[in-house]
Amino acid sequence: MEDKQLKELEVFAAKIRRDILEMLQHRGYGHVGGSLSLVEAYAVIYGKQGKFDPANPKWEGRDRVVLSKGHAGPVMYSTLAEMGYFPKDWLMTLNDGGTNLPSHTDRNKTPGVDATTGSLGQGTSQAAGIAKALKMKGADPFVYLFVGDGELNEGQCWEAFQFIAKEKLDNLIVFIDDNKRQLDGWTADVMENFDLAKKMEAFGFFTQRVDGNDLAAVDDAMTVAKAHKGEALCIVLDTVKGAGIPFFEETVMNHSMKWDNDKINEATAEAIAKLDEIIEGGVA
Ligand SMILES: Cc1ncc(C[n+]2csc(CCOP(=O)(O)OP(=O)(O)O)c2C)c(N)n1
Ligand SMILES: [Mg+2]
Repeated sequence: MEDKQLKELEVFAAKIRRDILEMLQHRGYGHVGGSLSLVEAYAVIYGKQGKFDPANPKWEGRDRVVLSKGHAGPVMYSTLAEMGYFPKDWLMTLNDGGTNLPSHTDRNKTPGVDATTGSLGQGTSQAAGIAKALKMKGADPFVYLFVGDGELNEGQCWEAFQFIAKEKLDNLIVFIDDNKRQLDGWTADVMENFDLAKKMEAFGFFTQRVDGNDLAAVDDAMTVAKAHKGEALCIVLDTVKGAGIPFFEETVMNHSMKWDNDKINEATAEAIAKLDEIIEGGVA
């Protein structure tokens, strides 16, 4: 990737990160850790690798993004708002009664959202079905599926993966957000996943493991995956839950947090000021 494009993606990622913080602080609580861990992957998909038309969210030729870990809605909403799918002031309605931006992603409510998720595991089967249907139609679009490392405790994920591998759905990339933590703490303590890359390979996936909070690494892995034909595709994103902001990275229980004390409000203000510097100094 050229330096200029990398710089643009850095600014895009900073905007997504800032929007996540602003919307959650405004709401007063929410799923911060698992939203922040996916910022770089979202920036690369929407800023470079994917095909989308924000003015026409249902465009047949669009790539499909299935956020199976639907509680990370804030990363999706922030990205879609920055892309122009809907006005940015919608972000301040997160989780309100009647909102278009419910806590978990809902295809009937938000322009640009293609799958209703939140019950962990179910997005994996939806993505498999979407990818299979696109293949049967001979259509080009890619499907990008995001699954959490804790979510993998749901057996449904492994049933869907088996189908994806058996059908050789090389138009679907399974991204595993391996941020090592889930709702109740460390994934290794709750239900160890062991070596995820080896496991996915054993399931029949062409698998890469990359630093999921490194824009260039995610971009390179996507380019390699898209060129690889005839096998199911997986990218294990080695991420940090709460990525990009020391306060959230260091708070182990950062799954869903409350903005109800000075410490979190000060950390948020400091983070937003730093992100604004990146955004103002940038090119996008
Ligand atoms: C079927 C189901 N069981 C339990 C939950 C409650 N729940 C929401 S998020 C979560 C933990 C998910 O962890 P992970 O997939 O690692 O997400 P991340 O770390 O990216 O936030 C749990 C248990 C749920 N949403 N759906
Ligand atoms: Mg996790």
